[in-house]
Amino acid sequence: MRFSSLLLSAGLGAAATIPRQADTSCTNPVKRAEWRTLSTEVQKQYVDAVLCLKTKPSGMGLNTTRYDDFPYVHTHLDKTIHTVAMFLPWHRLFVKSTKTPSATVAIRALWRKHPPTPFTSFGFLCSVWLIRLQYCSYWDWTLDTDDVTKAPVWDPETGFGGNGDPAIDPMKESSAKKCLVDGPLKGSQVAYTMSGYQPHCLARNFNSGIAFPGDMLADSYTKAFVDKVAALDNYADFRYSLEGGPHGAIHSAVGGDMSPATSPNDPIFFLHHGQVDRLWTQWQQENPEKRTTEFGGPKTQGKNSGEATLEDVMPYLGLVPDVKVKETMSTQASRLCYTY
Ligand SMILES: [Cu+2]
Repeated sequence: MRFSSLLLSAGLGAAATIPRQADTSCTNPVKRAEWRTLSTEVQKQYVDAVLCLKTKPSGMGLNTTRYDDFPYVHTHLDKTIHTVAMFLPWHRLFVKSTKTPSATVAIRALWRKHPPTPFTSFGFLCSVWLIRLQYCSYWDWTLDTDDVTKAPVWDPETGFGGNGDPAIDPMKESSAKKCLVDGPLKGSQVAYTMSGYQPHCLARNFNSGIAFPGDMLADSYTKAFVDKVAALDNYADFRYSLEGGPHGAIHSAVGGDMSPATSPNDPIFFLHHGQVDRLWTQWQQENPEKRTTEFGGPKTQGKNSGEATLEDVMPYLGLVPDVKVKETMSTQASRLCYTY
């Protein structure tokens, strides 16, 4: 199996005490904004950047698009990056990865279409957008728990379109057939399922059919719920509750392509994980000295997991270079350099 060695490399870090180093290269961090606070023009530019990536060749030598690199990497690393300590730092860098040669290609392609304004760093999905907009966005789902199906992110004009085809009954047919019926991604094809290369329409299946009738599992990501998670005092408990609670609930509630490990197929993934990262960042800022160096919990899935450390190496299969956990603990580290 081509990826076995890469997957194994995820767990090779050795325990060590990490001296905290001041990072002086991030002098002008980019501030990320909530989706609904962006202007309509900026929202459209974000979606344009997504559509742009769907027209560019893979940066990893695959026969699929540059956008498809994200679900490809995410699903191949599924068991390495979920329900383990590195869940938060891995996704932090995945949502905003920096200084990749392939990103430079994507950026140049976009330059030809839209002349650049000054930008602070090269990234991938986000930094293609950064050329003009300077920041990623996030979806604060705690603002929408009264009726999540009406959240602004689903707007066909100023968001990503809404639920999949209501004519498809997922109890009778595969929910993968619930293709989007409105918005800029209507008709959009994605390349991967968890079984491999299987091109299909981008699908959503709110409430996953009948499993959670009507409520979009909103109890698991209300402000009150999130506050309880934020009150946890150590990283391992915080990560566990954030991942298994609000994070997992949104993936399940949106359904369709957001449910399996190929969930980056749906661009809402990046706004969702922006919010997850924001909650971790806010938690860290409650006690920065302690919490930007606090890390722990299971290093790997399964009973025989050792304890994770800041020296653990996080794999990205070539999407970006592998990186140690400690390099991503602060959003103001040089390769990240943003705030909320
Ligand atoms: Cu994930």
